[in-house]
Amino acid sequence: MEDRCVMKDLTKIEQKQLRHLMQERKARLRLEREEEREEEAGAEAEDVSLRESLLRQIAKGVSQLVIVGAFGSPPLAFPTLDRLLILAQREELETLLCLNKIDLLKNRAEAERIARVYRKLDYAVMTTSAATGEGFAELRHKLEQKRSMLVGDCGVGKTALLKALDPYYEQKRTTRDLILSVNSGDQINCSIHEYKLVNATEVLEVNGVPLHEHLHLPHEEVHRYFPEFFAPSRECMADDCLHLREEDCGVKQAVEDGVIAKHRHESYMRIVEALR
Ligand SMILES: Nc1nc2c(ncn2[C@@H]2O[C@H](COP(=O)(O)OP(=O)(O)OP(=O)(O)O)[C@@H](O)[C@H]2O)c(=O)[nH]1
Ligand SMILES: [Mg+2]
Ligand SMILES: [Zn+2]
Repeated sequence: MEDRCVMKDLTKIEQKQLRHLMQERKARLRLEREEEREEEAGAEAEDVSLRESLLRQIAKGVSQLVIVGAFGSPPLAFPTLDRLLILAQREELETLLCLNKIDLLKNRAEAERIARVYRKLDYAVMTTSAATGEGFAELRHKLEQKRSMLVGDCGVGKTALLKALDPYYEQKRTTRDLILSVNSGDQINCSIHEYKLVNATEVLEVNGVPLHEHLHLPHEEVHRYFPEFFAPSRECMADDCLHLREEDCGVKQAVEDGVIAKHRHESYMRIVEALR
């Protein structure tokens, strides 16, 4: 469908450049994470658990992170979604962005616009309604034969999605407790529900830990997880521009021009400010 809203269509050449940049970025991120892990492996045993990300501690054996957001009131929580996308990228987990409660949205074009923003960044996106069953054939298919972890703010409909996938989901649940090491050095308790549903669909859900609040990385590195900033940042006057309050910033200009979605830049700013 043609893009008519905030995001301007990229030309074919720009799309090719963006794809190339994203591939380079993925390779670079993978290399850096491998180096970090090698360093961790060489560190003292107790340090390893402290430095291991919370998601990595929880998501062992998980191949896909299903990030659930919801339309309606309150509106979609982009900072949570964008934080979870960063966490997934850092752990090289496949992601599926599931925008739920589509039935509550009067303006469907709005859902399409948001979905397009993320699809252009190479994320798998789908819209669902646990109330009407919309999108469920696709969701079921994307979860089959996989071990996925379901994450998202309270009330977005994670339980409703499970129920719609399998009405007997509660009988197929096992629960285990886990003690996690957080960045501060403290330990926290959480429980993990594991559902073994039909067609080899395994779904995990963590209780007691808002994962998106446990994003730890240097604030100067956050921009690496916003691939749409790469090309415009070449126009920034300062080499170390953080695209916040600087003047002559190519990224902010691209936001003004509608090339970068405003909500993505807002998420970025909030994440950087929180990590400073
Ligand atoms: N209209 C509509 N309501 C939904 C949908 N999905 C869930 N709900 C409702 O939203 C409320 C919260 O749904 P839950 O499934 O409990 O949300 P959750 O993500 O499991 O929340 P926590 O367990 O607190 O993290 C419930 O009243 C659901 O009936 C949907 O697609 N459409
Ligand atoms: Mg729930
Ligand atoms: Zn800039």
